[in-house]
Amino acid sequence: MSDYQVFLNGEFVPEDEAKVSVFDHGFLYGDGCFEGIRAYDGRVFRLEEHMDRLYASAKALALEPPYPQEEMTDLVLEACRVNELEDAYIRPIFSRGVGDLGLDPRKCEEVTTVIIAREFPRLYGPELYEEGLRIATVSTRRNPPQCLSPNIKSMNYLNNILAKVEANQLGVDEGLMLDVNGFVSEATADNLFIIDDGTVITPPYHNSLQGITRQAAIDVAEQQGYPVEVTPITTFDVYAADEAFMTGTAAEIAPIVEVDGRKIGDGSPGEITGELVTAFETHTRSAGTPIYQEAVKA
Ligand code: PXG
Repeated sequence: MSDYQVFLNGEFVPEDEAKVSVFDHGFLYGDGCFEGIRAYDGRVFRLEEHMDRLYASAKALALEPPYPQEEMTDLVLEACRVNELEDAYIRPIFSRGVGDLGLDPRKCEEVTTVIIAREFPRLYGPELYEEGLRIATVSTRRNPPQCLSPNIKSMNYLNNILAKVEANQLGVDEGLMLDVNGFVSEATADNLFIIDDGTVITPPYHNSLQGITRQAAIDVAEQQGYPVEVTPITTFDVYAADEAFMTGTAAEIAPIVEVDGRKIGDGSPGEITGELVTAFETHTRSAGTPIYQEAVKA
């Protein structure tokens, strides 16, 4: 067992002591929200954006975090320092807290706060970043905002997990989810991009999560001089694209080479995608909030 320290309700405890009650509504109902954040070379990438999204998710759930956003931001940095991390995957969580067996959140007196910070490799195996991912459209549709906004990064991921189960059963690397109208939404834990005639295209985020890596990929593409279009797309557009890739904090930028048995472009990771990966790597290692003051570079 490794000996990471986990922040739990006001103190750092060894990970094997970081335990939450079975009556916590996060466990009973998936009632809570979280973030997945990365640090590179001693700097936390787009920390403020992640914390804004965490507090926006909490607000949408009418869940009152026990720490003001600024204090929670400091605690995220502290979780890296306590564990002496320079490169990390950080998971802050607010769950509704301990209540009774009814789902009424008013019975939960104290929000449970957790911050896990540890090393975590890229989501897919290294060979998939070299060779590209094979993905397939799954039958599970992304939950629409009329039912549950995909922009609430909640502790209930069953919609995505059912899609991932289908992708696993299909024997592909990832599942492509459509929205209820049949437009492309996103992958199970990543946003989707296509490249067509040099234009970098991604769907709007009303029917998917507004990914922070998605925005970073848009910024990097624009810096590299590629036009970016945010517009609804269909599977037809994906099949016909020259290149495709996915973005996520855990996955970073992952090239896609096959969708529903159709090769994308020539069936190998795209050239522009490769350029964006390189630019993204430079960006993640040169920007961000320093964990240790001495890590500040001029
Ligand atoms: N869509 C969904 C549904 C997500 O959960 C993204 C897109 C990408 O967003 P960011 O902000 O990370 O660029 C996510 C990412 C994992 C994992 O294991 C990823 C997420 C949540 C839980 C696990 O990759 N969220």
